[in-house]
Amino acid sequence: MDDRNMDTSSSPSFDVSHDHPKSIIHIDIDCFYAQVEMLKNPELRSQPLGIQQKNIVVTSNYEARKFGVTKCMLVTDALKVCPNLKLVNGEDLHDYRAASNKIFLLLQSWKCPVEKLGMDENFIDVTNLVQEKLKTNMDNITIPGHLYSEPSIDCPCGCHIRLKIASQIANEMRKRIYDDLGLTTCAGISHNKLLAKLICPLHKPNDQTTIYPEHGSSFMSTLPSVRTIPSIGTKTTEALISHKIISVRDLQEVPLDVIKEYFSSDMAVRLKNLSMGEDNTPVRQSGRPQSIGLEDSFKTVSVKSEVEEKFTALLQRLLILVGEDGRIPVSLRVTLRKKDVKRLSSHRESRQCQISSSLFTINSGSVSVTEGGQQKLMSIIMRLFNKLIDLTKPFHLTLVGLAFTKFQERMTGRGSIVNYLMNDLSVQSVLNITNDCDTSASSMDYSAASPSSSTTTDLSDAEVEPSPKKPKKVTWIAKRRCLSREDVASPSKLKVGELRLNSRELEKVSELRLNSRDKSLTPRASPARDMSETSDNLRDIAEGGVCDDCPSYVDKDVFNALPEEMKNELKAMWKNSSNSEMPRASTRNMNKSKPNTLLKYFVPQK
Ligand code: DGT
Ligand code: MG
Repeated sequence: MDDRNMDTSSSPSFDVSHDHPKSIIHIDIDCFYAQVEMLKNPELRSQPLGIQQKNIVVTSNYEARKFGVTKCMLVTDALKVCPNLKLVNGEDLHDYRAASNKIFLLLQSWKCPVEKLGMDENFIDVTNLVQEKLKTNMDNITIPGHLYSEPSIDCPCGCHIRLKIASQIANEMRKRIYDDLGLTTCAGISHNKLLAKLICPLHKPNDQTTIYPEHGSSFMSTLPSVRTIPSIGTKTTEALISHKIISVRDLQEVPLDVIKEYFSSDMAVRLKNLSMGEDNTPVRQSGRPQSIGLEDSFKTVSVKSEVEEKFTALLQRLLILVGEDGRIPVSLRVTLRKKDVKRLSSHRESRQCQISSSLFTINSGSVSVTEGGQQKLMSIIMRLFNKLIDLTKPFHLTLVGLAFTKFQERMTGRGSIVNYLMNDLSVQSVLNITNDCDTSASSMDYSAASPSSSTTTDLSDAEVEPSPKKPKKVTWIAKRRCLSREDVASPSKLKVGELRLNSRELEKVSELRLNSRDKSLTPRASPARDMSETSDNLRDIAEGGVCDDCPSYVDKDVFNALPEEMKNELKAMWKNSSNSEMPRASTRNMNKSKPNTLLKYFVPQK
């Protein structure tokens, strides 16, 4: 234990009447970039290693730290203290991001809220998991790693046993990260995020520390600067320092009323609470980013061809990120920073538009752009650029940016027929399904699955990629294979993973796509014409074996796999129709009069 950082006296302000119900773990990867590089090249393990970005060593392995190499040291200074320092360029963040995502995914497997903080830190709220474990026999459990300080009292709320269990869970998590990913980590365990984070680096590397609420305030008083508190930023620090509040102990000692003279009442209370180690901010489950973008800044670019080059390079890098993300983008934003040479000022402008999901395919969870898709994206980008810049006049840009701002999400509503039929968004249709009454965003997003479809959004520039205003279409393969009797009887168990085409069927679909492409070379067909063409195509596909009650365009296997009530609804509707090939006029009428009938999902269309 590091005695310099320890103050074993319990806080005089510790109030035993307070409950400490939460159990929070903070995990930080040791010398993150350096570990990733050492995994890639194990020879680096035995040498002092620095990760270089521009002229700075952003981090180093613990071997190099022994020589005095510190984070963000100038390369020249680092080489002075450690002449044998091996430097690896760390400007390409790709592998660090990939490792970061793997850690996050791994931590999700405990089914607790996980909040990602930067690339190598995560908070995990294990409160519920601890409660579950408490129900089992939890006698004589010990704390792995370090306990900041032995308790002087047994907190009546029962937090000690809970934090002991949490520290065991933290140990399991760290072990899994090491076993599965080869990375060593540190962890902090406490009843709140603030203390979990701040106690985490107390025993570095590859160790963990637990702190009880009783010692929160005394631990905080050991922190030399108020700036060490995560939610106190530069401006607040400067304001505090200007009032001679420098260390956390200063902040603890200054009366609340005095702080209220400098800050708002809420802020003053928050500052005082933080200084005492009190924090009730929740662990917020992190999701995937709402947009994925890249920017490139430079001195000045005033020629269109140069702008195009910049965008081409950005797009290539962005497509790699999107590939890893695994979602299909459906909206693209272009950003420019324009320099006003007369006013010596600059400002940003953006334009975005929706893009067709058919520009992308998904394979094994990874998204890639289709052949020709990149060119199509470039032409969309340059069209947006032309809208932002008046090319008849000189322009000066200092930044270009590209971002995919919306992504296709799968509809997961309970009642969604999609759940029974959908699997791979990239595959094409045997059974075309139209949903022109659904206005929910999620199902709209789904629509981008088909090459003929696109989402309608409130984007500023939707005309760049023309799309039908309505209906929003959903097209996918509805082919079901190899289901057991139980699976058929219980639609909820239907395995979407088995809804795929075999290669022969794919050939058939490709043929059909080619046919329909040929047809699309003729002047744009009316909706009615489109529909009948699709019906013909569907009839082509149905290779006999059509069930008695179904029209020929319906796949018997798929139909049989539907829940009984859906089957009955469909059968009743087909019975009411004089011609089971779904006449156009009646289809349209049905769409109008009964917007929510299942039949809508089976309306064939292009
Ligand atoms: P640790 O946690 O003390 O064992 O060492 P690291 O390297 O994990 O440091 P940490 O957790 O503060 O930051 C994670 C990674 O983020 C680190 O490996 C490199 C990068 N990084 C940290 N600070 C900076 C910085 O000031 N600038 C840049 N560009 N990258 C940084
Ligand atoms: Mg770290």
